[in-house]
Amino acid sequence: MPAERLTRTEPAPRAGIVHLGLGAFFRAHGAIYIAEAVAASGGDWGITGVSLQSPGTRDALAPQGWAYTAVEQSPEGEKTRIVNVLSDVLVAPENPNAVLSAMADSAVKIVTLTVTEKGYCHNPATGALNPDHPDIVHDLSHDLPRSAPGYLVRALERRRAAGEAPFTVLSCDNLPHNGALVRGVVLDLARRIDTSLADWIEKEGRFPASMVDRIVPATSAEDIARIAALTGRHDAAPVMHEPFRQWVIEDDFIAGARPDLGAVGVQMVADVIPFEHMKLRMLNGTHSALAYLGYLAGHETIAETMADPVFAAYVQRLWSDEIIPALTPPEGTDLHDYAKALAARYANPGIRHRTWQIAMDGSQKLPQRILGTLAENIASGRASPGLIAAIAGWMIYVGGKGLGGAPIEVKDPMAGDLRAIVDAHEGEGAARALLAVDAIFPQDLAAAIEADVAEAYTALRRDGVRDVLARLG
Ligand code: CS2
Repeated sequence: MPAERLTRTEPAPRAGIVHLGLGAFFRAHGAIYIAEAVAASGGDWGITGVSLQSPGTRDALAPQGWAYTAVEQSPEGEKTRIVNVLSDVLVAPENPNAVLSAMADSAVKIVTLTVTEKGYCHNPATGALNPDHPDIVHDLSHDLPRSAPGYLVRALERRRAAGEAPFTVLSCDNLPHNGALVRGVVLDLARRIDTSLADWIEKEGRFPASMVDRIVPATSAEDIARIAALTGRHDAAPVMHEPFRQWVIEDDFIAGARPDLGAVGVQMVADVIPFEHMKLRMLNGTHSALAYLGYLAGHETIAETMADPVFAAYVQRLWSDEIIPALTPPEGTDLHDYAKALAARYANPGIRHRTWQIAMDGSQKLPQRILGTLAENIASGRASPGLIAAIAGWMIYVGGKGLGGAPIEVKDPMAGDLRAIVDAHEGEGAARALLAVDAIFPQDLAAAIEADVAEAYTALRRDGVRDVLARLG
């Protein structure tokens, strides 16, 4: 007999938060912390989730009263819990006005975001708003927006017109200085619409930075079937996650209005930057390196890649010789212990985190994950052959063909342009031409790494990934 559908068992808390970008990551990370904070200390901190693109999550969760299953996957097995903290789910393209109304509601004190790197419509190399982004061009001339910055600006405009305070904007994306970055794009867009609105946001608004961490692989059809068998309830959109979690937030909220996150293990601090740097470079940087090179070597998941001794040695080398020497640790953190914990998290066989999933959107990820470390290593005269190999791996990947010639489905907002560059050049000429893309590579850095990247590109294509990595020693 098919399992009965999961349904809500407790009433949703009243919404005090609107979340833009209701993907699996937020449902497995921020939403769980917020649910725990409400359980611990109370407050009207229900979440109105907004999907900026497709109705899939709303359609799956609606018959469940927005309740869903979160599945913790450890080497010992799986543990499930039901998360009841969503009060509503909206699909922005279907009804942008409903999203703006939700954000303008004075009961809403915080707008959180996980819209991924590309959702900020910025130039990845500089962090500034890209005014030529098609969604930004649209949002400049329409009251009903398409982009995340557009929603923030138009909702703040409504609050100001109603004489309300702004909401706090809390970015939960893997971007450096994510608070300052989202503040920058919002102010830039607002200024192009109405300078007095920009002045008001600049004065009254708050954009705390945050560092988020939990490995959340995409949910598969097999996961859905297995969880129904395990729990006896069919959930059309459960989320999978590792046991580990971390959230570090700059404690700068308008009127101090926020859930009691400190009570449930969130680190509320004055300066998030050292945590962000550590996580983006040590976790996300090696994740991307393992994703491109692991994919090209035929490994489907990160755990599989880590089980290959050549890759296990490679990632250790990245941490100890290339990444840690360029980092200032957050107070009280030992970076070598942090690396050890990461290696264990990556090797967790319970988590099926596909290299292909992490390889997505590399044009938006490389600057903060890898290029910053590389620039600092060059300035200090430190060699970075492992990071150079990762960049060369990305270049082969975005060319759209594996080392044996098999086609790769490349997902990246710049996929078409990058593919065209590779197709237009012979051999390492492609690597040199990709380095000239200044939306990704600062050109002084590109000049400094050009010869090494070109050589690594040729070596990977000639000898294969494992040989090249084994030679790094
Ligand atoms: C990953 C991240 O997909 C990716 O690019 O590197 O989603 C990573 O799993 C999380 O940042 C972990 O906190």
